[in-house]
Amino acid sequence: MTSETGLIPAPLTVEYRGDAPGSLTLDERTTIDAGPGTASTARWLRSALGPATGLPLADGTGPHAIRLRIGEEVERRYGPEGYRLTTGTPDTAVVIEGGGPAGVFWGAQTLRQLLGPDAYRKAPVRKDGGRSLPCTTIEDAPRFGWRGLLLDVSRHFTPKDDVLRYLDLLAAHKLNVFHFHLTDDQGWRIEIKRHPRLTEAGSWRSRTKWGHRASPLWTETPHGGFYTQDDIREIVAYAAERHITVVPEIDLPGHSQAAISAYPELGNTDVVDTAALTVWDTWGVNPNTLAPTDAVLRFYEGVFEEVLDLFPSTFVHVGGDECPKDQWKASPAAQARIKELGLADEDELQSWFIRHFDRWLADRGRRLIGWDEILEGGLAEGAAVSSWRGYGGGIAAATAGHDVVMCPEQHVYLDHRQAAGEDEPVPIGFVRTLEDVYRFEPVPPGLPPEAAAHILGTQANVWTEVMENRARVDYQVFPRLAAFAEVAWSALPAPDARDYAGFERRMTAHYRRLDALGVDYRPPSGPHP
Ligand code: TNX
Repeated sequence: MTSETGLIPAPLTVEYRGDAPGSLTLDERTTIDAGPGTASTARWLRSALGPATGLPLADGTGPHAIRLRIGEEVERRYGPEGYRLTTGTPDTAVVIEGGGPAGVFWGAQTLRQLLGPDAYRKAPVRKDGGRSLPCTTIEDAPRFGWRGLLLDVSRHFTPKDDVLRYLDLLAAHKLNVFHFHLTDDQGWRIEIKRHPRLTEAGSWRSRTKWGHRASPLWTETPHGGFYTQDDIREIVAYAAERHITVVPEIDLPGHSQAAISAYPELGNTDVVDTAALTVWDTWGVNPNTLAPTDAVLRFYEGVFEEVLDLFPSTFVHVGGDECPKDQWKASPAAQARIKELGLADEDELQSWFIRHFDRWLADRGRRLIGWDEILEGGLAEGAAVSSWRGYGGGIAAATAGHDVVMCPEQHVYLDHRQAAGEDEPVPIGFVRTLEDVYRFEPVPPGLPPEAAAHILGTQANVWTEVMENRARVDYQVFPRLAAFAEVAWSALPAPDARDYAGFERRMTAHYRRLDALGVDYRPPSGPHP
């Protein structure tokens, strides 16, 4: 039934009551009646639907109200993110009952979908546009608690306003985790007051390679940018208002050339002239790793202290991926450190870094998450794992009782091409079509239930080496994010049994929403000439 209104992600149940869709219309009398715990949704509804419909949507109760409530019965049945949305009852226009504040918010997102594409505009475009909706009862709850998107703002800086726009797009798809990849070899993007050179020197590169691997193109144009701490506070608050958690990532001990170029003493100075390093201007796995010294630990503790002040998220991502061991192998100082610490090899040295921050974060009531390479040399006690090189790391971690976020590059790396043709603007990586993403299954078949319970959820990753502007990012992310959102939220059957044709039908309505939002998605007919 959901194909009529094209709800995406598909809710658990939809029942159309009364006569026909469109039998209820919001008008000048429509008010918002916000119960306890629902203020953020009331604010969001007014800020989204007010401009789109031109209606005042003042506070008020009565038969024309959109009533927002938190309900124990919904909580018991569907959890805090679940909701029941009823429209067109005799005593109230719309009732959204959430299991908790987030559930009310997701219900409001569904309400906006029911109102049609005009409800996604910033001003009314036709009389009564975005105002009418079917009489329906929808009950809904997410499959996973972690429904994420990673945005790499290091390889190409994403201006703050574009980050805020992405948060709105996440919310529109009921995604609730924004993994903010803030540091890498190619740029350090977060102001750290006690180490100002991280952004003074580490946020700009003097030239950059853009284009894709098949056709590299150098420009001598400087590229960079960073977020001040106030920018970060704004982003985190904007996300929180939309029930999205921002998980910061500070990558270590690899992917650190930008930091080392700003503070050369962080690198392996006995084997590399780190003073000569600049912010990296190309892509790939970088050889420059952090030196395994106490001074480096203290430096990064300082970084994380400021990070914890800015980000309330329980999980803090410390990277841990793609850390070549060659410099440690060659460095007499690193070798002496391995001996002194009683470690077996360089893998254990990497693990020593991660264990240190695992404990350090746990002491402060937070939890460490890292890429699946952190399994090598022994997984830190409390660590959770982002499984990116396939399912294997996630299966090993979950089996050992660690929490896992599934984001295998073979399935949900949105920098990878979405069709095989050479006319794809970014023809890199695995071919992952919209249908492939729709048939992605985050929980590997056969995983025992105790281990499967450790799969917190899934996320799609957007690495931006080859995406130098917002249009490019939009093209890579959409429409695949819609399929991903359904995988993360909806109770879909096994991959082969999924109704892709039905999803495509609902996408017809969703493309109109994306049009209204100004999203530069890949058209179903193929890339623009
Ligand atoms: C691997 S995913 C990386 C990134 C790249 C990406 C490109 C991960 C933990 N590391 O640094 O940007 O591939 O697809």
